[in-house]
Amino acid sequence: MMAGLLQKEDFDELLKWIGGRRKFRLLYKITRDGCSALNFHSKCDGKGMTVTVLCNPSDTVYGGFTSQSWTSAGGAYLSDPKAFLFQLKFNGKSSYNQFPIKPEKIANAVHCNSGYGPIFGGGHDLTTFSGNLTASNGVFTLNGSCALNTTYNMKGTDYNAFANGNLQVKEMEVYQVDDCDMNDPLEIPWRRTPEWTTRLMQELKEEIENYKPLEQLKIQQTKILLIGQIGAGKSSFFNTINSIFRGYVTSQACSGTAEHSLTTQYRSYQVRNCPSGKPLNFRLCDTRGLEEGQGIEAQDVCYILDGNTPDKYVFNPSLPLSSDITGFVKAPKLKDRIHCVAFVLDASSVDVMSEKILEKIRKLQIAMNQRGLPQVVLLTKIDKISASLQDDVGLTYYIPTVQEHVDKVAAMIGLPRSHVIPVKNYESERELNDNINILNLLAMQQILHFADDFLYNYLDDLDEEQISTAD
Ligand SMILES: Nc1nc2c(ncn2[C@@H]2O[C@H](COP(=O)(O)OP(=O)(O)OP(=O)(O)O)[C@@H](O)[C@H]2O)c(=O)[nH]1
Ligand SMILES: [Mg+2]
Repeated sequence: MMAGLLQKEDFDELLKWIGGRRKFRLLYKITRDGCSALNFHSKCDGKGMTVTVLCNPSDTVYGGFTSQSWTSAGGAYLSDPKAFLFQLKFNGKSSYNQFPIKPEKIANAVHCNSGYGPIFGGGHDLTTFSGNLTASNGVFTLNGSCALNTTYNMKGTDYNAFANGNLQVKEMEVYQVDDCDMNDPLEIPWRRTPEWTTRLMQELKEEIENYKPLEQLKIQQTKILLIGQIGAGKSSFFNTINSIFRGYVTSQACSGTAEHSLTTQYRSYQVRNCPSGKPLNFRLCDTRGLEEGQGIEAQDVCYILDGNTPDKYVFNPSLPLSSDITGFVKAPKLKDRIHCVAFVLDASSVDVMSEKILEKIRKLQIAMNQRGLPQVVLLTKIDKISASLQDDVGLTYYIPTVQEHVDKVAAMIGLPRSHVIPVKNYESERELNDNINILNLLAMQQILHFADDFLYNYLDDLDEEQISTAD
């Protein structure tokens, strides 16, 4: 599964038309970057060959290719004998059609204008949009136009057959088309992420440093529960995130391997920013692991979810948590509750996960669903399922084995594939590594987004209650 619009077969088809061995890199996506001429130009100008792809609410997918770089001219045609329009799908079904440029019209292949998105042809055959547009119910009504068959040979295909006769779109993406490194078999990632650079790492770090839970709810920190089988890497995930913000590899939470869970305490860890020492606005809550016979049980987890469990509570397998224990939080507030759950699963052992543990997890999920809690899976130890990742976790989203494990776990746990996030924790490393940081920061970013979803729902419910009491 690709996160972007195009599937592997679509890229393959485009490659047949473009020729050569190439790789595609997503530059611009209106649902992510905004449907704005300014943003299109800032992301796509000067990038060489590009494909622009649009997808409309009928799942018709079409667009245009140019081998020329987009520019922010005040309005200028570029000549391009290689340019073409194309269709990949019509009403959700594959429909591969290429519409080449008319030889006498190559001077009008594309039109660059800083106030507009991509424009193809001198009709213009396809003007996508101008200015800045917003979506309504997930649909952008593009303010462009289509005067097909002026510059490109449509071979009898009219506007209705090309784009259902309208310019409404769910998505529009622009991909850079690059020459391919012949030694690199992994051109297309199975899940798209921004390009992994030190800059991306800094941006992710800053985003997480600046993260604040929804202001109206007046809670200082979001709480994320890490839960999973013993030895899966729960404590290590906290250590990894903590290390990134400390600036060096630390192991504040005990981690290692033991017969029973090494972590015996419930700890709601802060992550502090270095050098200020200021805590970030989320906590990672580490628990004892799930075990077949003992370990923590469903009731223990419910107390944690609801915020009854005191910090540093020591789990006692022979004495389940109850309201009698000292420190039991009798009237927990929103700030005490868990706002997002991360199941931590060891990728190298999902194949042999026992039915009993799975049952336990499913039972916990029922309790979480009742509370409307978002759930993700942190799939750890991916370095153990692919040797290439031992050298560079930057390949994570390119390696098919990782994708297969993600798919399998998603089916096992009953979550969408996008909720399963592969990670590799710091374990033997002595120094921080940009790509390990990025991989884990991406995971952390997604978790915080999910926690926000929960808080937004909570706020909506509050508002509705207020409306109904005011009635
Ligand atoms: N290769 C590899 N080893 C890891 C990874 N994450 C954790 N480990 C190792 O796995 C072992 C268990 O990790 P912990 O973080 O202690 O696991 P835990 O889930 O907290 O386990 P308990 O507290 O015992 O329930 C340790 O030896 C870690 O070094 C990873 O991503 N890759
Ligand atoms: Mg632990």
